[in-house]
Amino acid sequence: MPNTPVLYSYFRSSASWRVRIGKYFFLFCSLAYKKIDYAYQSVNLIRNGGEQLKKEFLDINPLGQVPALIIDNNTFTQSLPIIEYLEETRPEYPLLPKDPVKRCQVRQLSEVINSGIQPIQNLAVIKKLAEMTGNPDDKTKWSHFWISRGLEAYEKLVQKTAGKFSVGDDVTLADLCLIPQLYNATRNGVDLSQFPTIQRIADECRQLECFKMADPSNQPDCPADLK
Ligand SMILES: N[C@@H](CCC(=O)N[C@@H](CS)C(=O)NCC(=O)O)C(=O)O
Repeated sequence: MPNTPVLYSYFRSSASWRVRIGKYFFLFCSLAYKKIDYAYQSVNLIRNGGEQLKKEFLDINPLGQVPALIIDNNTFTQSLPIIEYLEETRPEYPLLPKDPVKRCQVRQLSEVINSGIQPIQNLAVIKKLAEMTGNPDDKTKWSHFWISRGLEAYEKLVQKTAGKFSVGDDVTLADLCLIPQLYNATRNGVDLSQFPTIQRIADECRQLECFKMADPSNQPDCPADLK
């Protein structure tokens, strides 16, 4: 019997959320015959200065970020490589298209978020920014700017690739990156009505069970008032 994978996560961490959708997507599609289940290990990014910065977690990820996934006797960090590992070892319901052009489009859109938005508005970055400027209000202004700029690019690119989802009619890695980023966009006051294609894709995704299950409100560490 293989060990149960352990996902180190925080309920509203967008990068952990991508992996949760990945996991649920496989589980959802595989139904009874492919049982990927995991233990959820909460890493509270806020409490006591952040559990991600405690030695116990830094031994798992020296960069002090979630997610980390212990699976098949390995410890992996970085959400996109984790999802690619799941894809390669559990390939039945792919999140990357076979066609090289579509595959590149999926990776391109994923990177708009993974490199072009998420790291710039990550917790450690905005904390440092506010520390340097001495103004806590800068955190929201900064995040609002970078998220808006990135989503503008995503909207333009996705208009050329979208079917029902970001690339064609199947859920891909790009959708896994998009949905968590939209949550952060809303938290930072970005008006999503300026992105009609993104909104239409998000509506499609949110109807799927895997996206519902991965939502922050459905995580064990989500505070009762945010459920
Ligand atoms: N590139 C990493 C990003 C991970 C990341 O930034 N995680 C955030 C939560 S979404 C985090 O743990 N932040 C903690 C901090 O900034 O102190 C990935 O995709 O896994």
